[in-house]
Amino acid sequence: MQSITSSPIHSSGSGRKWSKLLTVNGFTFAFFIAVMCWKCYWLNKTLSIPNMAFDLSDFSVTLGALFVIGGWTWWLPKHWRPLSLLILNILLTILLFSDLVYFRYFQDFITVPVLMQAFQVSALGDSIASLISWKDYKLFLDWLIFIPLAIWQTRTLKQARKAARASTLNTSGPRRRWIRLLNGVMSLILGAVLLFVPIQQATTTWAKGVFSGNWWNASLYNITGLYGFHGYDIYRYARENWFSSNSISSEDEELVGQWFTAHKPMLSGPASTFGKYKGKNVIIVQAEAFENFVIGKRFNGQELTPNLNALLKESMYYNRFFHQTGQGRTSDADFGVQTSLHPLPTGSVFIRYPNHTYDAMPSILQDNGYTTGAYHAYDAGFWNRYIVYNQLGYDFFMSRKDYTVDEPLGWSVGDKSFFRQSVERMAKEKQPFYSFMITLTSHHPYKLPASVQKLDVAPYKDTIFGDYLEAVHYVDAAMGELIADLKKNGLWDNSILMFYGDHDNSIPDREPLEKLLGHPVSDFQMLEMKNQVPLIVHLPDGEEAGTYDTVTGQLDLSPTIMHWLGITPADKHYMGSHIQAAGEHLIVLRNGSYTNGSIFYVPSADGIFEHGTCYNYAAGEPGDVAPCKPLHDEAMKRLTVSDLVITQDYIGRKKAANK
Ligand code: GP9
Ligand code: MN
Repeated sequence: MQSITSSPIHSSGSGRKWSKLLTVNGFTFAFFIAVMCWKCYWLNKTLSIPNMAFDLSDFSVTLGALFVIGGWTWWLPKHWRPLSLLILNILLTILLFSDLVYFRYFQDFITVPVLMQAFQVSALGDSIASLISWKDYKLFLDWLIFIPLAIWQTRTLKQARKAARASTLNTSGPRRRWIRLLNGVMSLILGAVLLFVPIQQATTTWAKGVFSGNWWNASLYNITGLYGFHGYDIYRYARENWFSSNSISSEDEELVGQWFTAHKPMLSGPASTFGKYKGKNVIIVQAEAFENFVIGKRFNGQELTPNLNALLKESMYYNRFFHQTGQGRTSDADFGVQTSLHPLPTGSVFIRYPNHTYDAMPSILQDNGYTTGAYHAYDAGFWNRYIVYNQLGYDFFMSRKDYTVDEPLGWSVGDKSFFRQSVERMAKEKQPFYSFMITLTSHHPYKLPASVQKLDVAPYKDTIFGDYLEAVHYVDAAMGELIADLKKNGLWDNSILMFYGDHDNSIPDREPLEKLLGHPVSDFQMLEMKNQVPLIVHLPDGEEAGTYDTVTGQLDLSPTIMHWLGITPADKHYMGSHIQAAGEHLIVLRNGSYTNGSIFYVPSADGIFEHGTCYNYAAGEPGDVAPCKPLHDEAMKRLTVSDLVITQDYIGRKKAANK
């Protein structure tokens, strides 16, 4: 690095030595890097996110990002550098502090969509004071040195520059400019290496696919560091909002328009039930990893789901109901149900397109006089929920921080307490209301404390299958308490209640299933089981009770509810059907599988139709692919149409054009 010996500084003795040291090239830069790196380390320690300690690769990416952010200052004239680095320090510290405060409230980092939804930050409102700790002063401590130092350096260097210019001996200008240029380039290269090598290493090993299928910004932060994360977030936003093809072609627009027009008849159920439950509350329970095979079953003589079984007697039970989720798991189920659109092939719509417009159930019900609330006792930032829920039209979102953890279980408060506290809130709300509840206790890996385990699951005790049965049994008990609580609060007879599972349980073992079911399980039956979750619908008057074997799916719930409430679904962009619609029900899954109840098609990895597998329900095994062909184009068209609606903000554009 270049020293300033060629630039005379007017001071004397030991003062001159200090001046030289404090104005030597690279001193302020090194100081900047050191203090900012320490701040990132301190932030990480303060957030103490489980399994995210500040290790060597975090140090590397942090250092790398700072070299990149600060590297260009080398290209400035020397006397401008201290102030530039000071300004960078101030901006980066403010960003870091804002992230800290924001994380304490939302358990998430600030992103571009957050900034676009200014309400989100203002939601912190009165809470801000309580979110700041006196210990946070440490983030600003370095300013006591940095600010006066930068001012002094600037003044001193300016004087030195003046003197050097006056001196006839000064011939080193061009050389200094070259060195400056080189230092800048080297900082950027070194920064890029320190930043990208650990990211590359992580994303090709233990964190594979984290950028495409990510579920929480914290998991990205874990790999990129704080400033790397913000850089990526800006890139991600720009790519998806500014640089992706920003206009839908007229052919695509026509395709989408025609598809929805043709699909309209499927949105209605029997005319006699249109508006039959107008003004009733709607309560939906989306149960974590709740598969269909447990309903009505016994194991070692014990009923696995006694409460749901009792509920079935006065409810509609769809025993061929499919989850239609992709990589976005819980958030995909949520999205499919609220908007009646397919989730995306990669990632979660909640993360990728949180600000696009959808014909979402909460907002439609809100427009029809409903109080709309989302209930989920986990971190509000997970799956970007707090952003999306506002966009979807919820009046409020009760997240982890709004619940008292009086029954700690698994990831959060147990479902029993979660339901109890949620109903307490519902009972206070203006009716009619729409309440969407997401349970959590039966989350993978399903292990509950011994005190909560009530079943004899031998010989599967302490296996994931045995633990799953226990978890499901617990959720069933919680459902029993929920129903009792709704009755106690006078809400039961006034509400439509829906219960469904969000997705499969990710347990591939066949042997315990065979033992439970008492018969061998074929590949096809296994496939079906992994794609099916139960749907139970209790209507306020207990009408329509019975078991239905029509194939249905999560996308069908919005049109079904609208019909019953007397809200015409015809102008909505729904891809699902009313569960009692008269026409043929075609259920398309996100991976390109589809079924009409007679055939079930599974695509091959190469996407060539003929290479896929066509199962025949009657035969119970795969046969010739030809019987699956007639529905193939329609199934693919649905996924294409849905993707266009989401990525091209088709509904938002239409609404804007009609204004
Ligand atoms: C947590 C929950 C996680 O909020 O949604 O469920 P997952 O998406 O992992 O199934
Ligand atoms: Mn889930």
